[in-house]
Amino acid sequence: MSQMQLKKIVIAGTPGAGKTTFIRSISQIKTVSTERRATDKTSLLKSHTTVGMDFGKMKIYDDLVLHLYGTPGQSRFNFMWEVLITKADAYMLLVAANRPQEFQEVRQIMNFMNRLVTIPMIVGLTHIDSENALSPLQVATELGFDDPRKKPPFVTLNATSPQSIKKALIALLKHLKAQQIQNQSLQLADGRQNNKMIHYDRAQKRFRKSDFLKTGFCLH
Ligand SMILES: Nc1nc2c(ncn2[C@@H]2O[C@H](COP(=O)(O)OP(=O)(O)O)[C@@H](O)[C@H]2O)c(=O)[nH]1
Ligand SMILES: [Mg+2]
Repeated sequence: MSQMQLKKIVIAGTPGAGKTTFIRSISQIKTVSTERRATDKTSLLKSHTTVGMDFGKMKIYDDLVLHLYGTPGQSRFNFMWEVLITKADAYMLLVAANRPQEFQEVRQIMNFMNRLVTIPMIVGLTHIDSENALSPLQVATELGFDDPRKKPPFVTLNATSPQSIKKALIALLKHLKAQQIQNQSLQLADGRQNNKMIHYDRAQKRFRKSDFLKTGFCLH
């Protein structure tokens, strides 16, 4: 018998990066959201903003369930960042690739998280469909990842597209697994990382089990 696994994943990022949309697009339960009308500078970007958190669930297959927590973007809610990140197994930092003026704020979020926890993280670049979007390499440089050994994995996604979210989550799970294996000084099982075909069942909002075996999460 295999063991059921639950992974808590935090989706962080500046206001408007796509956190709420990400969780709504992929959750298999009706998401819990704490959106209120934006009154500060965020209102220039969008009408509503998350003030508590977003919560969604996603069953990858019977043995692996993800709980997805979206942070409120604004730093005045950083007490919530702490509540969420200290319980997380891994996090994805969403960065709007078309808004370099926010990269300083992105770095502050990263520093805040890294002071509290040492957990696997990846950067998810959103708004790459915008004509002003910077390339992943440009964003990595702007965020100060000059040393390739210290650079987290970068993925691109559109928070309105479940397909692209799926790929981003797979990248995060693979990174999480790789870190766990590294921590345990274990060898990666051969051939498991091959991840060519990924099928998403739109009706059931779930991935095919076989795809996730390839992430190495399968214990049986
Ligand atoms: N064009 C485009 N729009 C996006 C993308 N990601 C998010 N959005 C939109 O950006 C807006 C802000 O997203 P939201 O989820 O509220 O951001 P949050 O503040 O991080 O929760 C929404 O209208 C989303 O539909 C993307 O990759 N491309
Ligand atoms: Mg939000």
